[in-house]
Amino acid sequence: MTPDIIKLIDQEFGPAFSSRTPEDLKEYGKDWTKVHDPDPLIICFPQSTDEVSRLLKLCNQHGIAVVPSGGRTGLSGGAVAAKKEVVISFEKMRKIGAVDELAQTLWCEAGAVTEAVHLAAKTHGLTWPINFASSGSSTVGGNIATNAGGVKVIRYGLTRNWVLGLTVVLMNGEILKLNGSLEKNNTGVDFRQIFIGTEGVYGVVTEAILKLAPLPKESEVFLFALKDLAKVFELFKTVRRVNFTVNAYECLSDECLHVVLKHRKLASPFSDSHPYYVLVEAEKPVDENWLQGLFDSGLVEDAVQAQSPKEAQNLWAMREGIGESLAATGLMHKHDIALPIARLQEFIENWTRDLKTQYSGIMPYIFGHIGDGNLHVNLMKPASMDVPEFRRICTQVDQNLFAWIQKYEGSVSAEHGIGLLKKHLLCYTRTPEEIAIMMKMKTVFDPKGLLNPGKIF
Ligand code: 2HG
Ligand code: ZN
Repeated sequence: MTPDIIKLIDQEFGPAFSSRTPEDLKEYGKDWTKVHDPDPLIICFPQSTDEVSRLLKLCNQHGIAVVPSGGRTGLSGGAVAAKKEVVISFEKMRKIGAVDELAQTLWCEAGAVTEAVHLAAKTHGLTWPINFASSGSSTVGGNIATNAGGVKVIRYGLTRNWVLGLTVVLMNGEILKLNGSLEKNNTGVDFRQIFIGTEGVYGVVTEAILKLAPLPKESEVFLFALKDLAKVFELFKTVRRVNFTVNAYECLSDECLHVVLKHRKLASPFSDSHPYYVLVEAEKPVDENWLQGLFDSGLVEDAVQAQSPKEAQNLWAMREGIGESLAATGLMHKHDIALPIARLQEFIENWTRDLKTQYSGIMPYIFGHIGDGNLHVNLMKPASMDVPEFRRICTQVDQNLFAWIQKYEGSVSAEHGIGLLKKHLLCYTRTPEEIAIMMKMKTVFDPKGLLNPGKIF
């Protein structure tokens, strides 16, 4: 018989430690995905690593599953609790320590909000260069657990690059302090990497020492209008060779731009429509010859250059607002895929041609961090199609999409993770041997399989 874990949690931590109100159960049991209905048992709000450790130990002793929950902005169901799990919210663990200017580091708890970390670092002329549209709600713990990407990966790389030390709690309550603030530490297995990007299935990140970078210099933001996909990659080739620093190279199709403009009630910066647009952010000064060359060679059809921070923000909104605008416009079937950049154009051409032949009524919305080879492919349900039919067709479309991904040696998840939603697709990217090792590792860190169960594999 299942022990009364609710009573045990109350006895151990007192009634203010947890909540079971229907609103909290619904809110803290979900992320931004809408596929699984949240159904957690109880939401706990620890205030320290020690409390997380005691809670995990208690759940482990009684065989109760646990789901860690950060800012709940994930798009793969990695933080969804749909099977009466105990949810650990990090909302009361948001402390941010002082910036160490010599080391260029900052300590914080897992619940610290990404934007708050940016603000803390900014006053010292530094930044934690992990940045995306959800920075106002996503948390450091969630970013680490998912090895979050975002819009500046082309310059700074993924979250993994910006984590020096980690405090991790295992399911049996054991606390691991990993690497401290060491830049160099060649002493065998780097355990940090086991917990970064593995969505909390091996251990729960409770604290981190983050590595900071100098604040980027003032930047220029351009939105280029391009005649076709080939030009998106030709333009990227020129960007690869420039002698100034590029912060972002982001792409969106005309269909995406229209959805954002309509949803956000913005005016198009161009008088005509163009098949593709590319947003480039680069540090000043940008080479004028490069810019002029783009027009002289006919590489770009049109361009706007932000004349003020406000205009730059507006151009960014046209790219960063796509996910939210699509979600507000219709039912989406979403993918976040990665391809070797050299094969990306061929992949998009082949796959979209197949899609048009198979199901001409389903519109693909293509956008993403093209400079990283990371594409967000969203399929929108046509108004005339019912949901089961749309889901059935998407399953078929996926077979073809993933066959192409496999052919071009891509990945089924670039930055959003696997969670619950992409679990059945893992086999397209990882071999059975690799998946077997991931599962064996689970038995080392969490032999009873209680930590974020059902996620990834
Ligand atoms: C982005 O790059 C996010 O805007 C969300 O990763 C992507 O909603 C999406 O498909
Ligand atoms: Zn993205």
